[in-house]
Amino acid sequence: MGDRESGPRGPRCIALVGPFQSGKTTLLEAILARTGAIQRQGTVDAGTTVGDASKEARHHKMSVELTVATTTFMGDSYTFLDCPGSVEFVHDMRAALPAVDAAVVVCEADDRKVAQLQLILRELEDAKIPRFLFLNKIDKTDKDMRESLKLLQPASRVPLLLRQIPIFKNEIVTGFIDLALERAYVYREHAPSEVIALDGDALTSQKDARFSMLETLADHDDELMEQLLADIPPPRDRVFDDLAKELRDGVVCPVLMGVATRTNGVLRLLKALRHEAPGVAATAKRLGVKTNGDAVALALKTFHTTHGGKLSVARVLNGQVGDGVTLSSPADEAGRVSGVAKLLGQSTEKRGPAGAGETVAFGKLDSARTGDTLSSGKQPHPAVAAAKPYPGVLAIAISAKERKDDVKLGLALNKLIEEDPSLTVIHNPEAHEIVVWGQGEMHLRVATERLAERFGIAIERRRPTVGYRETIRKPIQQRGRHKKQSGGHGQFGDVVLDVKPLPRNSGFTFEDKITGGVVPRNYIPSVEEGILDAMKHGPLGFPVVDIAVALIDGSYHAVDSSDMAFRIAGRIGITEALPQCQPVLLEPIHMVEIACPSEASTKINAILSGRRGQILGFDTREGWEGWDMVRAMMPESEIGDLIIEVRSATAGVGSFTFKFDHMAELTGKPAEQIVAAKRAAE
Ligand SMILES: Nc1nc2c(ncn2[C@@H]2O[C@H](COP(=O)(O)OP(=O)(O)OP(=O)(O)O)[C@@H](O)[C@H]2O)c(=O)[nH]1
Ligand SMILES: [Mg+2]
Repeated sequence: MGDRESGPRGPRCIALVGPFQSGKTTLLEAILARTGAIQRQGTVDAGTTVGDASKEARHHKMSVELTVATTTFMGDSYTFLDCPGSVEFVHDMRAALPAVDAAVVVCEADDRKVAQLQLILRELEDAKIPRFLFLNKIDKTDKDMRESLKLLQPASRVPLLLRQIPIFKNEIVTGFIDLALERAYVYREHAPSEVIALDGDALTSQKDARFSMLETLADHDDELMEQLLADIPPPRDRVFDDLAKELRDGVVCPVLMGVATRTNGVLRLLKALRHEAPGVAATAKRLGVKTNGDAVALALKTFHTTHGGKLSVARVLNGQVGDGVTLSSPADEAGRVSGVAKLLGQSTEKRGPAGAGETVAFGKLDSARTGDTLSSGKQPHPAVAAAKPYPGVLAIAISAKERKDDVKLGLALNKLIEEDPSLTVIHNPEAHEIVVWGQGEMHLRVATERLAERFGIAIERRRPTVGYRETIRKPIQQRGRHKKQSGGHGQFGDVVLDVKPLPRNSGFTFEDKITGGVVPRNYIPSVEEGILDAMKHGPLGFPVVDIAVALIDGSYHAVDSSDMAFRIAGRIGITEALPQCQPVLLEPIHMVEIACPSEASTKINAILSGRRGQILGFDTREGWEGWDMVRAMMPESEIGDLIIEVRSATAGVGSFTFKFDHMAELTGKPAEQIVAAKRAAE
């Protein structure tokens, strides 16, 4: 291939993405082994991979954060970003993607994973990131290539371009034919494939498959089209040029294949990246990076190491960044770089300044955040990317098991949110709760494991308290009298209250209707305070809202009356009044918007109805062909674990947002249960 194999082409940054458990971490391991960055290829199952090196990842046998590893292939530096496949950790992928030159989408021909594949491809398509599919696990496939492609094609907006076809022997994949090179290879375990003669049936299937590859390429190359029509074999270089160009233009998605566990197909993948993936110049252009002298870098992820302090993984998009350089984001100064390191998963190696294209970790940038555009100029470079985290969909209330850890917990949570902005922490002072919102069960579990493992804080977790309220349905007039005669000074306060229900969302009103000074003016604010005291905890056990109270009568004692006595009288009056006013529970209702593939809409409908949801309407989702938006009013208590059902009804891709709308009365058995549970807890 002469000149195609010549000289280095500059550092690359490549994302490994794809549906859950498709083999990304295994592929990274295979790449690192093949390129000599590690001695032996570890496995996910044995817990020996570079990618899943954290305790949490090893424990769950899945990726739970971004892993960055740099290696060298044919004289060039390549940094691979192993992104978690689970939708719950998708923010790590979304924040890192803008900086990459290309993505390798690791996938399987599995109909249960097509929806997720579509989501990921869509993300890449929208961001105009060139992408290859790496059809992994072909050692297990029971489908022929055409079937696999038919299954996967709907996930991509552009044609999938088959670049290789498998060779089968006794129904087992033994090698592949490269359609561009027109060569056949047999796989060898953990070693480069061996070229074999291409003849017989293999040659025939190669010819057919190559022709369809060329046809697809010719859709964007008129000259190639003419050659095909005239039956002229196109020059091989032209084919390679087209492959590279159409990948970069994002008009095709080439498909390579292999077996990550056996390092099969890895060399071809690396060569395709080398020849076809664009470099940092194209990526900087895509992001609108100004290429004057200033250094510009995009922070992919920041994290706190146990010993080395804070590290910010960043890709340099322009210029050079070394020790001592001060970097700023548009928001503020990020800090002074103290140490530049090459990363191989969790291990770091000190190195010199990083030039354009390189992906490294910077030490001690105390204010750098995931997703920040960092620059060295006087004027900070405008942000080149902004991946806003998805709002949380599942929450837990947590507290430190031991009181002494309270402060430590607060600090640890700050660090966790900084590393992973798709976690949010909300303090609920009313329930004395710290509520952590995340993207799903596993996301929250990993967060609490990190608190325990990394910060040494034992955590208790509960379901977050639902913000129930109560009100009344009937008016009443009630006297509240406080009289105490013990020894010297007595206490005396006496009020008559007129209590009325108010419409929803009115809160509380208090009116002074005293005439003739039967309750002296200076005691009246104390009466209101007493009422408010009692309203914190109504007869059902919840804060009382939407009532109007008027002070209409009362009496006082010249010596024994006091602020305190009238406060107590007000409290007694309300405490005695409310149980007689038909108290009723109020529950928060939220407006929920669920996004789901249209074929799941019926199931979503059933889930919503089963959770006391009131469906308001169906719409097609704007800009998302084949997707629906379902809107419904739903009680807060039913939203708690809604995401679990939504995901299981949508092969993992459904999601929702919600917003408080109003409080609604809740009666009957559900209300009784809530009241009983509250009593039991007190
Ligand atoms: N048979 C077979 N199994 C594979 C292959 N590649 C990966 N696996 C297995 O698939 C499982 C998942 O592999 P991982 O590498 O963890 O997949 P992943 O995509 O990184 O998973 P997440 O990051 O959690 O989404 C493991 O049990 C691997 O051993 C392959 O080519 N063939
Ligand atoms: Mg993984």
